[in-house]
Amino acid sequence: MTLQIKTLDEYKAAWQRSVDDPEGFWAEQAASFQWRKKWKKVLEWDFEQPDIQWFIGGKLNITENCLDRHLATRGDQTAIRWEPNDPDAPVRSFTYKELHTEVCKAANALKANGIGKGDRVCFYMPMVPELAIAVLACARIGAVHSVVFAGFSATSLADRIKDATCKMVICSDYNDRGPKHIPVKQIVDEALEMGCDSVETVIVHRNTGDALAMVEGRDKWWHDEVNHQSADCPAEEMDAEDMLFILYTSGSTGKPKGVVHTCGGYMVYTCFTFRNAFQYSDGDVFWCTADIGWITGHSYIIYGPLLAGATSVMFEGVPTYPAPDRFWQVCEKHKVNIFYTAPTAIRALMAAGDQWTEPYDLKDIKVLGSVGEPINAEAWHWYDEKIGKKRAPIVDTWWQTETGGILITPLPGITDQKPTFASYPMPGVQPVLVDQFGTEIVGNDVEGMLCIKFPWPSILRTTYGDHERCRQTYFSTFKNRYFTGDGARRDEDGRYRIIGRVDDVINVSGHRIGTAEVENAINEHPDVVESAVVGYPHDIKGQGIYAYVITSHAVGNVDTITKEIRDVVTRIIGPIAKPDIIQIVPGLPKTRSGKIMRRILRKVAEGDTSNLGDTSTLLNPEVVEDIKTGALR
Ligand code: 7RM
Repeated sequence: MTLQIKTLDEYKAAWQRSVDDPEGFWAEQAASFQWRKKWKKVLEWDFEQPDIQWFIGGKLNITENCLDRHLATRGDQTAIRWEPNDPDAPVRSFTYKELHTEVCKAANALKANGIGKGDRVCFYMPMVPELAIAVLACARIGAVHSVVFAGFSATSLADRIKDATCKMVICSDYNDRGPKHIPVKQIVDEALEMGCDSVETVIVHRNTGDALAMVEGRDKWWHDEVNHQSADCPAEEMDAEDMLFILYTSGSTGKPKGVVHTCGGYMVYTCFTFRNAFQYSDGDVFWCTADIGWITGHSYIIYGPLLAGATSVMFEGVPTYPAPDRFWQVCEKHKVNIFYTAPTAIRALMAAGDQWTEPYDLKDIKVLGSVGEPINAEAWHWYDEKIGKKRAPIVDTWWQTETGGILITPLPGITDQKPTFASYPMPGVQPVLVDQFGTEIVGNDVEGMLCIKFPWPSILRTTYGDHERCRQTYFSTFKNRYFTGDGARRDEDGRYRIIGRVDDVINVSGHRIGTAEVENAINEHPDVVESAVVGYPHDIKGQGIYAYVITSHAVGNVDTITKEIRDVVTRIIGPIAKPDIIQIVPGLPKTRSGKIMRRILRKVAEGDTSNLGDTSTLLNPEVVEDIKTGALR
């Protein structure tokens, strides 16, 4: 089995070893998997290109490692336990044997519909078991999955389908999420109207069973395609560096990028981090509340837990439905041992009041995790006291879509606890802080931009269809370093604390949103001339979206236009990108070269107008007063 670090000395030794002999270290971790053919060389890398390859020449299939490998030892153990949105609806459980069967049948159905190695399959689905099954079915036959979070709009979905030229879309009919009833398939239909010519087939999973229009020749029911298939589907032999999946993520410029992960390195790293960051032990029930539409769901609902042979809980609903005790009820019901969620959920449940946690017996919880955004001290302590009862260590795990797995985290019960600190790098991870010139900031008790100077196995390989963009975004800012886009502090003992993005990315409830994307959407409104979007501190969401908008003519009713702007953003991106605050302004502060001075806009949005710095060199200093006077915070 992959190494599991048990003591501080072991951690220190493992980390040092991974730096002194990375190839030896990772070869040992990789050895516990089932490879069809062993690699010839562990690593080749060049951050200039970038060109990064792990386990070169190695052949494998990740689903053989997630499923087949466990059949003899834990075939009857639960692999996935699914908790529905409606607390009174039945739980669905799949043992490793059953999951293997379901995945093979779905894989055969994909093949029967013309999907083969290298084809891209887009998912637009709620959190139902069939999503995990079909994702694994793709991996089994070497097809590339591209899961799109089902909260995105038809336009966003269409953009992603087109970018990856997907041959198939897999979706559900409808989705009951919290109190909402969402017409999932209808959104797919709208997206496919937008020039998604590559799509030949839509597989529709019947979820709620409400009436639905099917397009003849294109749309097929999951049950018609899958149920009669054979449960025997030999796995496709994949090269370690063959593509496993694409996952779109927002950056500071332009449209979302398709982050590409490959089979071998991603497998080794997600399993390693799952076992270590959560100190998973055999028999533990692990619940990650993320949606599979995000990287956290890919790595720590599906791949990491299944590779480690764990029981992974998958939840269809939301934290506050039917009431804000749902998480704790589910923890008690499924005897969850390791619970992994986002600070935004913790803050929302904390705000609902302690009466919602008190009735529950949470004695099975051994480890608590946090991910997606900085966790503030108040939320950390509440989580520690009310949920962990001060018995369960908290792991504040820092990582990104691009990193594939957790890079910086405490190790529960092994490293010390310091609230709001993601703490220490995983073995194999070499973080550095740099200043604006790219000079490494050495020593402790310092702050800078967070970079990583050596590859780990699940670092992104490219951005789909645009390698240059990958180079530009992550490898060109600082020579020979992967740039994370985050600022961080290193304390006197070498622990890291993530401060937040230093680029134009806002983190709303743990969701990454590019300001440029929101601005482009707002600008689609016919009366909008220009806009600028910044983040501001929000009690529950971490950051909220503040939009400054210039309109073409005096607006009669501010409420009408702000509502219309919110609707445009919802239509173009999705409800997660809807501005919280919209301020109509006469102009935007600009430098003489025409660049928007976001620093000023951020200050005003933070409600701090005391020191805006020198505004006299602006092209239009007079607008600053107007913006300050009209500030909505
Ligand atoms: C896993 C995930 C990545 C961005 C990242 C950070 C922020 C994530 C933490 C965090 C502070 C954390 N992938 N972030 N984890 N900030 N502490 N523990 O969230 O690609 O969607 O987002 O999220 O800014 O760059 S992501």
